Amino acid sequence: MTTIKLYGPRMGSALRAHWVAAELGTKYESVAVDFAKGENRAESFLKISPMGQVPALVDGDFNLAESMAICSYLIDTAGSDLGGKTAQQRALAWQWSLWTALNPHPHLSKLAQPMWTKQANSPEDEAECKAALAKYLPILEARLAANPFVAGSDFTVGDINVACALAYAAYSKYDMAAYTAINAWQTKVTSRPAFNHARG
Ligand SMILES: N[C@@H](CCC(=O)N[C@@H](CS)C(=O)NCC(=O)O)C(=O)O
Repeated sequence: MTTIKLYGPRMGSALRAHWVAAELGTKYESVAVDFAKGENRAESFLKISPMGQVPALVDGDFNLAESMAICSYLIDTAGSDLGGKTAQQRALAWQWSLWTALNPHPHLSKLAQPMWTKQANSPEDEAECKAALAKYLPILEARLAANPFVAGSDFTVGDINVACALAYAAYSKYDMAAYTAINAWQTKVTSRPAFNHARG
């Protein structure tokens, strides 16, 4: 049996994969990718992750990129119901995962970018991101005011996918104070032992 290799840090999009593996108790080797040394652009790494992005996974001769696909693979190979206990729960977990990736995530990560690029966003970009978030986050707030988790009554990978995107708000110090249901849910899901294990 081969050991799964998981490339990428215990933060950002890559944290999703570490968190899911911790929830499942999956054994794997954690492999660092040094962006400063250009390791993510090395030919050998591009064969694993064609966009040169982390996370990436290698399981024997199987290579996989995209954090949500990696989470899905880990869940399926473990035979777990972390993806959702019913067809409806699984579909809702996907709905909120995709909603997050397509709507708040690009704006939250753009606001957080100066932390690692050391280049400030233009005032126009900042304003555009904040306007978009003011449109999208109330939709998640309403969902979590009415349900304990994004897919309904149970914790699923949907919560992991959404929580890892919202974590970018802390890097940019984006003010989330108005979103009381989101904040209570974020505290609840990040209090799980697997989250702390994944963070290392
Ligand atoms: N959609 C991808 C996004 C991954 C992503 O943006 N990874 C960043 C780190 S959080 C990265 O590798 N950036 C390097 C690059 O784009 O060159 C996923 O969810 O896995």
